[in-house]
Amino acid sequence: MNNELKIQWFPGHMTKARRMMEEQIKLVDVVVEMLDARIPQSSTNPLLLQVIGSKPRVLVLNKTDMADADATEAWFNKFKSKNLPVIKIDCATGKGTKQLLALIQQAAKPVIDKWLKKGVKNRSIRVMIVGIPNVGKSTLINRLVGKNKTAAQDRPGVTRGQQWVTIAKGLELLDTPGVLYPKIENPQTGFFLAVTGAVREEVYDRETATILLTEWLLNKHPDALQNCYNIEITATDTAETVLGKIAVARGYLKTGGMADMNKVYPLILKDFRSAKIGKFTLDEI
Ligand SMILES: Nc1nc2c(ncn2[C@@H]2O[C@H](COP(=O)(O)OP(=O)(O)OP(=O)(O)O)[C@@H](O)[C@H]2O)c(=O)[nH]1
Ligand SMILES: [Mg+2]
Repeated sequence: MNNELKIQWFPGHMTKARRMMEEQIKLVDVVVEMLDARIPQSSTNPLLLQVIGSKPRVLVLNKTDMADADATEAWFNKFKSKNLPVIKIDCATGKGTKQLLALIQQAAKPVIDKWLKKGVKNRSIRVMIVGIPNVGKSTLINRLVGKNKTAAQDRPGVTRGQQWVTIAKGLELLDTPGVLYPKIENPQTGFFLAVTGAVREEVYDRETATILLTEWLLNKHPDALQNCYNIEITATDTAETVLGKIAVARGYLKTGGMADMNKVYPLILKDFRSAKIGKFTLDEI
């Protein structure tokens, strides 16, 4: 059993997305970088910082409804201590999204003041929303506009082109396709991105991902596993034996009584991604 999750990248369309961003950045006044609150570190992208350059940046911790609340607070404070404008939101309910608009206005203030000095009035603030695939960029825009103006679905790589959406008078948002690093140096980052749903399932091994995830849960949150699947975990259990117990508890058995792992793997991944097992933050400070 290989304990490292290899991700097979096909970064072609991401290179294109990055190039599009480099072209659009000139038109943009503020950049909103969306992070997944479950992986605030692994969902950052140093390449984006290069593209953004000196434009004002606002950080958004999204999906806080699925993350550990204390960990979110700790990450929030860490970004704050670096003097970065940051906000916690959750696009599932819309919590924090209105306050985000205020933060954007604040970040744009120096630009607006410059315009006013030059006598430019009634110019819209242009905001580019960037972040890894599936982090919720399009959902945020839909939330803010109150309509489904952009396509949003629970799989990475939904947005392909760039799309401007007018949110209110004086505010335009640019939806962009999710971008990942062309190369992931830290194997743990790949694992975290895979189990939170930021990379397509076709590009990694589902079995390895599920076993690594079960190991992580067994180490950090064995009670959550027991409660979610109604199983008994003992000191001698390993990820494999736990998965076997879950198969039995669910009746996922093949003829002859063997556990049907092809049913267990997708179950664990789905339950983890929807925070059914619990609200967890993978990245530790
Ligand atoms: N629970 C929860 N789900 C969210 C939240 N924000 C977005 N989602 C869900 O996450 C999934 C992905 O959302 P999208 O808006 O399509 O993500 P995206 O960043 O535009 O993705 P790409 O276009 O692929 O880069 C959708 O199923 C959303 O409903 C959130 O705060 N909480
Ligand atoms: Mg999108």
